[in-house]
Amino acid sequence: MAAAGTLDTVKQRGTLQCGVSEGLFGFSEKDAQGKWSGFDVDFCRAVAGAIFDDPAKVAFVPLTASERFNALRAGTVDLLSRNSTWTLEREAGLGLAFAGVTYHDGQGFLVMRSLNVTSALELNEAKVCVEAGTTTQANLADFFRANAMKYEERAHQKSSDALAAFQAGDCNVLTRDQSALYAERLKLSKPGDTVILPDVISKEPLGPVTRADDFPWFNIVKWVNFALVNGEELGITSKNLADATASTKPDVRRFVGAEGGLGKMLGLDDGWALRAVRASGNYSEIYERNLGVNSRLGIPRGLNQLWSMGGVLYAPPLR
Ligand SMILES: N[C@@H](CCC(=O)N[C@@H](CS)C(=O)NCC(=O)O)C(=O)O
Repeated sequence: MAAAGTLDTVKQRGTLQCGVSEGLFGFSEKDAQGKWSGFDVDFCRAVAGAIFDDPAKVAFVPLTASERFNALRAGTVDLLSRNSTWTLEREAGLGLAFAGVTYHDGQGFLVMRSLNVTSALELNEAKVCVEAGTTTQANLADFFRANAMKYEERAHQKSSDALAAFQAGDCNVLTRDQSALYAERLKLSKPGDTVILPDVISKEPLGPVTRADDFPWFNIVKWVNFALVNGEELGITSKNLADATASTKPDVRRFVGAEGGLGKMLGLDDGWALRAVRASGNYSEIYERNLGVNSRLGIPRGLNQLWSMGGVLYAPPLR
């Protein structure tokens, strides 16, 4: 395990090392010019923005599901922002800490339309492709056991291999987090030949992860997450930062660092939250750009709407 002092290490290095998925539309993808984009990528940039005021100071480290927690534990990355589900085992067993939830997800099934099923309860004897080292694999086992059904598992180390196996007919069901099903379906040559079943069989609270032995660093990551949500709540966007800076509202003044001295308590300076939003936008901007109904993925906000708008996003106050 790396010793405490991740913030100093990051500052000295001059870049944040951020672990992301290898290529998941909407969450983390690298284009032909080598530029990364996505919901998880934007979170890394927001943290880099809070620290350096430069969202470019991030090195993205693509990691498979099986590699990700070891890479974080070994100090290869400072932060993991990789559609990872918050579980007891990952905290108490692996010595990690989830800095809140950035996306409330749940596990689902993509099936070949020709299978002619409308419910996951009709999947007895199915051949299921899944990525190894995930909660997805564990939930799959639970679901079939709980419903006294049988399945043949086709486990793959890489998500691209699991998708290729599904495409090739090696399995007739692909199981993943719902968000990943939306993303992966776009890669199929004939998406219309498949359907996402309505069943959601688990809770997958996805969030950024740090090592548990560095509480000050954990706090920075956690409060950047909360700042992005509070930014949305306060109407502070990447487009109106000048107005926010001039605002007389007490909570906006604390957000922009005009009062309260909150940044210093985190070991940063008081413009940290403003800079996080400048880097990536507030939560809503990040969501809509990468995942929202007008993006390629087209996922309605649903549970990931603010608590005041019918969702479950609820960030503690910046004070
Ligand atoms: N949220 C689950 C699943 C995360 C996961 O890695 N899912 C796979 C698909 S089931 C994925 O997104 N892979 C993308 C990649 O490997 O780049 C977990 O934390 O275990």
